[in-house]
Amino acid sequence: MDRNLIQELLEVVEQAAIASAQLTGQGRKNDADAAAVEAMRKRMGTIPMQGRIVIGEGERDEAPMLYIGEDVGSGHGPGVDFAVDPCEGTNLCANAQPGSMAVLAASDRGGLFNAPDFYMNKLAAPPAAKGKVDLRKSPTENLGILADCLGLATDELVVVVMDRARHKNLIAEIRSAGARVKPISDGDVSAAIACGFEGTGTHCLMGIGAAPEGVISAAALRCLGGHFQGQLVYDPAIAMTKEWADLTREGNLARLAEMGITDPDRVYGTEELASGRNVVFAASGITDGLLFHGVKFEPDCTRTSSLVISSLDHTARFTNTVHIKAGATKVSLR
Ligand code: VTB
Repeated sequence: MDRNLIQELLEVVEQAAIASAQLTGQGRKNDADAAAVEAMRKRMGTIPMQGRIVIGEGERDEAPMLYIGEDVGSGHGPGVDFAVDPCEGTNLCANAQPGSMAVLAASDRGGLFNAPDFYMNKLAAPPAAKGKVDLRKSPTENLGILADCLGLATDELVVVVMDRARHKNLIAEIRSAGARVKPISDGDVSAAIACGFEGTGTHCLMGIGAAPEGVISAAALRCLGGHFQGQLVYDPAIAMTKEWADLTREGNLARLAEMGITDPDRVYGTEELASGRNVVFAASGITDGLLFHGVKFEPDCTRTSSLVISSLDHTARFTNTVHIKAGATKVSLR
């Protein structure tokens, strides 16, 4: 992996964001996702690399593109593994709500955990709390540690939690510990990354989201020096999701064993979820978000706002790009 890849991956997420932004607010989440997938794959195909999808749109037989195991790129050059989510927060995009983005993580071969399509209990926190907070501790204990590490009073802490039935007790505990809860309807990747930066008004992410996106969040937080831990959730009684209505705890444990996960209760850290020597995270806003704006379509140009975080050169680049149309006569400064 070399530094040219940073620019290439920026363009990959920009193209995916532009494609799905054309469907913002149209209530067609599958179409918005499909548009992002196609654009992402097309742009990836031009990169000189032997790319491979390790986290993508699903198994080969259920996803036509960017499926797990698919080869991407020109077929020549460095081996690069990818975890992709071309339209993270599809509901947000479909309903023109803030926070959806095209996102991916890249690493040299074998550097990203092949997370199963399960749920994951997550804990993200700023660099000052890295290794001090712990998923095995109670939320109350972690909030006390976090307040100490950040030099804040507990009632100054803002914890993002996905607004789900499974988090009823968690939300009650955070509030009774004295901290503030910011519920979100979707999009916990953006919330996790916000913990890596000061000034976002987000100090912590707690709760259960999807495991594959946990790897993408971990990649970003590893580059930022932040804290991220994830533990797989296999019990439908804990996940409380319609999709798992017909599944059982035992069945899920058997599935994990088949996938070679011998310790289903293991708590993974950033270095295990994103273990590669080099790791790059790239995201581009589809709708406006906390970290960057969404795509803006103008008569003569399209504007994108993105973030690329890279361990290759220890940078977090916030980039605004103006994609100028052929024959443009007027491109305003902003
Ligand atoms: C989504 C999505 C999140 O987790 O909700 C999903 O918005 C899974 O949760 O950003 P549900 O099945 O309860 O909706 C994420 O994709 C990522 O963790």
